[in-house]
Amino acid sequence: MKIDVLTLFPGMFAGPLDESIVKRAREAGLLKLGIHNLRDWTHDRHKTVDDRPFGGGPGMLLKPEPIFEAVEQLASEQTKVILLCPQGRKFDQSIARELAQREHVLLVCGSYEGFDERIREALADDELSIGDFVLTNGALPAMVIVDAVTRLLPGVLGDDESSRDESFSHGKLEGPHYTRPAEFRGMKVPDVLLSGNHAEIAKWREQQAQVRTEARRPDLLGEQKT
Ligand code: 4H7
Repeated sequence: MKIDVLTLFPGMFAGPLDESIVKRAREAGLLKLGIHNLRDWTHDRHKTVDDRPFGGGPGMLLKPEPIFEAVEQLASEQTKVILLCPQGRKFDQSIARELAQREHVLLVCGSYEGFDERIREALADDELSIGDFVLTNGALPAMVIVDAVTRLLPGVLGDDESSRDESFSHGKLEGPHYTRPAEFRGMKVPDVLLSGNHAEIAKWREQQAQVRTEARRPDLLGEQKT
């Protein structure tokens, strides 16, 4: 699939998307990623992308012209255009799965105090937030979404990693995991995991996941969502 990102801070994307699994996916051609500087769609000497709000008030807004021109150039009829903003619906694993089915996604990062409302009205197919906190701009949310979506693309994870994911991403937290040594500084690995009894091990893991989810995220047990 192709993901394009429109941002005022293209330099922020260098690092995180050039490492690990996203790097591998890009090299394999499974993810085509385009990072675009919004200022490339300005026409004035100062490359102005913002302006003062009508009606007064603090801060600046992203003005419509550069974003309209950029989206018109980068998006086609099939493109899902998504604004990253604190007012968006909350991004989660089911939205990641939905986006991973798409041919083309364009992520538009907000900055300053946000967007001129006409950008939302005329260009956005959806608005997403990665959580209830305020960031200086939408670049980090865009990277979070690229990461979460990329690992769901067919062929990106090995069979082992993806099937493991299947069994745990169905609405519960993972229980505890252990590796060697069987005893470390007096702390022992639960006997059942060393028993070789696979039925007992599966039962124990299921029960641990349930206990942990009840304690930490009871909200996940009510709905049947992720
Ligand atoms: C759109 C509108 C996403 C984008 C306003 C973006 C948090 C998230 C932004 C703003 C974001 C998230 C600009 C409002 C900076 C706050 C100090 C960019 N913050 N901002 N102001 N939770 N900020 O996904």
